[in-house]
Amino acid sequence: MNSIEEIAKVLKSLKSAVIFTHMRPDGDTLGSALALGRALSMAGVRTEILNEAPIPERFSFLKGVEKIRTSPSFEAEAFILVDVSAENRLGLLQELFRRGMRKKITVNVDHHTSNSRFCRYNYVEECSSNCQNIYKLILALGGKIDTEMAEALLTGLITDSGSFSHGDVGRETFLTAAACTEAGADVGKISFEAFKKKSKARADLYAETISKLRYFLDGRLAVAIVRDGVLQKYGLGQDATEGIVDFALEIDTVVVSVCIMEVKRGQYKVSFRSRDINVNEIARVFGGGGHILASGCMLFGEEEEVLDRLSFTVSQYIET
Ligand SMILES: [Mn+2]
Repeated sequence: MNSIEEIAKVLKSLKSAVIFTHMRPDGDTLGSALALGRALSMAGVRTEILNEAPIPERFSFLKGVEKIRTSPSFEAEAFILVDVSAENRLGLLQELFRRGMRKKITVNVDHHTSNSRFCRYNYVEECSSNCQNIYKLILALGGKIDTEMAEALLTGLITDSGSFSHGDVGRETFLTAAACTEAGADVGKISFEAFKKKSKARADLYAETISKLRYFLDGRLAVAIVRDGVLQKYGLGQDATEGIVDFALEIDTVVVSVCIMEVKRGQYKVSFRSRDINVNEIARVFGGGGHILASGCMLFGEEEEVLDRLSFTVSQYIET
């Protein structure tokens, strides 16, 4: 792995760069890209941010989000990936990345323990949000955090840490957040915009899904199921399920919470959450991964069979 200073040195030498964000973007990948993109632009590096799809409406409060593109408008010297744990997290942009990989400088700045360090330069530091790493990187670049960067960074800090509630939140997280608020970012506004604000349709989806929560392993495993067609019924996109998996983890008997979303008939996107079980290991059994306390994978098959496999695998990791 490279040091943050080495990464800063590489970035400072660039004339142009494209910053890649991960599919189904969250506050952390967007906040990382927007803050770093601004810092690089100010340092004279021509910069553009990409995502495989249009950015969800709830992030429209972030300045610069409207400039994020689905394909590059110029041939950049470097590809920078932020909060991207594996190439397949780029979704439709994977092809572009793979093609460019041979001839371009590639830089990976991430905080996922599962990151395989697949770029030429890699800075992977496990912490509660990648924005914490980006903050350090901007300082290493010799930059100053302005209000716009601070808002982007604090969005990542707040969303990825579950409003500063996860186990990996620590001194560094608060120091970074303090620097952001000092630079003018508003905790209350960001928390509401990025984390709490829901449409009525989303509240209905939430209520329906939670009311049908299923329990396994004596209530230690909870599974929320969002079936094919339900999102369409409420006129919602896939990002509307975010947060559902966190709810069941608040139940006193539950040690692993899972949300399975049927993206296509018989195809499920699975999210895992825990307070102390290593769900990165569990997701890896199914070819996925992520963080120790928050991870995901894809599963295929009939619903009952998928639930059997899930509950069997989780049972292997829960102390009995
Ligand atoms: Mn993240």
